[in-house]
Amino acid sequence: MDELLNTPAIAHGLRRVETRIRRLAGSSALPGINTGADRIITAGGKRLRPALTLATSLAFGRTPDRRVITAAACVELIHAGSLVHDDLMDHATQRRGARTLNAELGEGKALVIGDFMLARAGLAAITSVSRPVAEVLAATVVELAEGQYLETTDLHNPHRTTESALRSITGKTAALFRASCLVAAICARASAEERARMAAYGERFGLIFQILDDLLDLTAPAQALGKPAGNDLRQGLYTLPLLTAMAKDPSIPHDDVEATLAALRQTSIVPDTLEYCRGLASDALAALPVIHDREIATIMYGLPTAYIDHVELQTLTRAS
Ligand code: GRG
Repeated sequence: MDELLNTPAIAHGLRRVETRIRRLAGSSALPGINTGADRIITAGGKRLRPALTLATSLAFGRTPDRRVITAAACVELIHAGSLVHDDLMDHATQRRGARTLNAELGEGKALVIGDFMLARAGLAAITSVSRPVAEVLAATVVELAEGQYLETTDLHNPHRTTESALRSITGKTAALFRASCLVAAICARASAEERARMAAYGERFGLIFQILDDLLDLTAPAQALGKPAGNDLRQGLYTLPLLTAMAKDPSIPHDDVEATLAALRQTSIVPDTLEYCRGLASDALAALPVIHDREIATIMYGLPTAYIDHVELQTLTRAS
């Protein structure tokens, strides 16, 4: 992931994206909305999704222009807006090392600031990028909402199917990774096949990203997570790694968080999940179109496996 974020062309593009995000997040007529939106934006975040937008643009031989920079900023604004809504739904108090908007300003203000960020991204896409890009982003917000809705309907349901869990994370997480790549492919006027290939790559990587996030929540030590493990379990969320482990070993208890976490430590949940993700990584690489730029090709081909290796290291640190 560091390779992606630190490559000079991408790092340079990300600085421009940052300026654009700040401008969009500060564009309300109401100073209170600007302060709130700026708060979550300046709190940090890896900027992984806009970095993928820039990498895709470079993969198609384009130096990211003003439209691609705006598209990347819109993607991050949608991500940050959905985090505001997610924190609100979870009653979370900390995000990106800072207090959440719901904790700081109350739920009502957090809700509409999240709305503002999502809507502002849509407006910028239609006015400053293009109609096809705006359509992709609007459809992605629909998928985010549907993915999150599915998750909510399955809370506290240990009989949730793995298909349902997969469908939910495809909407709530993978759709935005898919869009991050697709918008740049559209701006580069890539062929329909190239667009579909890049979109499939982004979606596979997004699935890996979410599944490993879910795995770490069940298996990583508190100091690696920055929060206690078992957060999802406490909320009644049965994630894909957990459902798969429970299907393999039906004796795993699931009515007591600590007992579940302890039982999971005796299972093969870590290698099984990593293996599943390596399968997705191989699908992601198979989807990639031809990339002529050597440096960008190396980064995009390496990213899924590098991320899986990085997470594997985090889980090994726990065992030692
Ligand atoms: C879009 C109308 C509308 C509502 C939102 C709440 C919701 C519906 C969607 C939530 C989707 C969500 C929070 C998915 C989790 C995605 C995820 C893995 C977030 C963490 O991403 P990182 O690690 O975060 O990239 P940083 O802070 O680095 O940007």
